[in-house]
Amino acid sequence: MGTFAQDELKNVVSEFDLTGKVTSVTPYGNGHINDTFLLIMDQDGKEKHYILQRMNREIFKNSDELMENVMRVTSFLKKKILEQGGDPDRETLQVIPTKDGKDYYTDSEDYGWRIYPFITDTVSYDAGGKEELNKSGIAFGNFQYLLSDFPAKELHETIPDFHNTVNRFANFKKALEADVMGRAKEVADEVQFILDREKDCHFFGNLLEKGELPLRVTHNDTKLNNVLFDKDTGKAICVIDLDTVMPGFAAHDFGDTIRFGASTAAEDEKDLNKVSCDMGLFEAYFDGFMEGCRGSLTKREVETLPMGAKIMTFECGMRFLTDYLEGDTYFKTHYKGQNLDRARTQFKLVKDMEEKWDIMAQIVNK
Ligand code: ADP
Ligand code: GN1
Ligand code: MG
Repeated sequence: MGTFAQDELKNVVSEFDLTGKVTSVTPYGNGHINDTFLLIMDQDGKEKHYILQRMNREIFKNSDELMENVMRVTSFLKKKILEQGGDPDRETLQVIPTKDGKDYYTDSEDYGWRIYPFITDTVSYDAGGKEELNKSGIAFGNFQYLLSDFPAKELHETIPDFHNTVNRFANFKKALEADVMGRAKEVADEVQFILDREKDCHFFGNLLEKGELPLRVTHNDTKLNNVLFDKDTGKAICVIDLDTVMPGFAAHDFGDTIRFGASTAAEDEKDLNKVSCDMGLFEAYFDGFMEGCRGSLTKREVETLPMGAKIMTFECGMRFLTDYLEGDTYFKTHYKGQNLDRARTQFKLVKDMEEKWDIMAQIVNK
C-alpha cells in the first residue's frame, strides 16, 4: 500500500458524517485491491470501529457506478435480512454517508473513499479448516439465494468481462507478446501450461450460449477472507467486498472459494510440494454452499461446480502471470516475484484438480 500521512487520513475522515475524535487509522487486512484501514474513533468516551477504504480507481474506473451497486445491494440485503428476522447491523455492510449526504468522498486526486461500520467481534481467515469452509459455503450460498430476485439489470458492470476467461486468455497473450519487463523467458513452463488449456477457457461461455446455464447475481470474489465469522458462535455472518457483485455463474462463486480456501497452502507459497486441493475441504464447502443455495441450483449447475473450481483457479493463475509480465500493476505485491509465486500455486492446484477429477465429480453427484 502507498504511504498515507495520518493528517491526510484524518482530513478524509472529517468529511464523513461521524461524531467524535479519531483515535487512530491503521492499515488493515490482506485485500489485494483497495487501501483498507481500521479507523478507531472516540465517540463520547466510547471506542467505535470503522473500515475506511480508498477505492482503487485504476481498477474500478467509475466510483459513482461502483458505489451505486454497493448501495443497491446492501439496501436490498438489509430488507431481506430484516424480513427473515436477522440483524442487518451484523449481516451486511452498510455505508456511512459524507457530511453532504453522498455515499463516498472524492479527494483532490480524484480518489474515492468510503466508510463502513466495522462489524465487531468478527474475524476473517486467510486459511481455514472444514468447519470454516462449510460455514463460508453456507454464507456465500445464502448470499446468492438472497439476491436471486434482485433486479440484475440495475447493476453496473464494475469491471467489464471480469470472469470472461476467453478474454483473460487474450489479455495474457497480449502481455506475453509485449513482454514489457523482459520476464517471458523466465516463465516458459507456466506459459506452456496455459496454452495447453486454451479450450477450457470457453467452457462456461459455450454453456451460456447453448442456454444450459442461467446467469445469476453473484459475488464474483468469494475468497475466504471476504466473509466475516462471528468470534463467539463461529458462524459466517457477513459477506463483504461487494465491489464485483454482478451477473455471473453460480459455479464461479463456488470455484473461487475452492481455489483459495481448499488449498493446503497460502496463495503465494513457494514450496509447491505443499500445495494441493484438499478434497475434505472441497466437500465441506460443497455441503455448505448447497445448504446456503437452498435447492435453487439446477442439476446442470451442480454438475459444473468442479469445472468452476478449475476455471476460477486457472483464470486467477493467468491473471497473476499476466500481471507479473506487465510489471505488477494490478494486484498489490509485497515482494518482487510474488505474482509469479501466486501464479505457480494456482497452476499446481489446477493440475491437482485434474488428477482428482473423479473424486470431485463423485462429491457433487452424491
Ligand atoms: P479488498 O478489495 O482489497 O480485498 P476488502 O473490502 O475485502 O478489500 O477489505 C479487506 C479486509 O478488511 C477484509 O478481508 C476484512 O478482513 C476487512 N474488512 C473489510 N470490511 C470490513 C468490515 N465492515 N468489518 C470488519 N472487517 C472488514
Ligand atoms: C482480488 O480484492 P480481493 O483481494 O478480495 C481480486 C480477485 C482475485 C483475488 C486473488 C477486484 O481479490 O478477483 O481472485 O484478488 N479482486 C479483484 O487473491 O480483482
Ligand atoms: Mg477482499
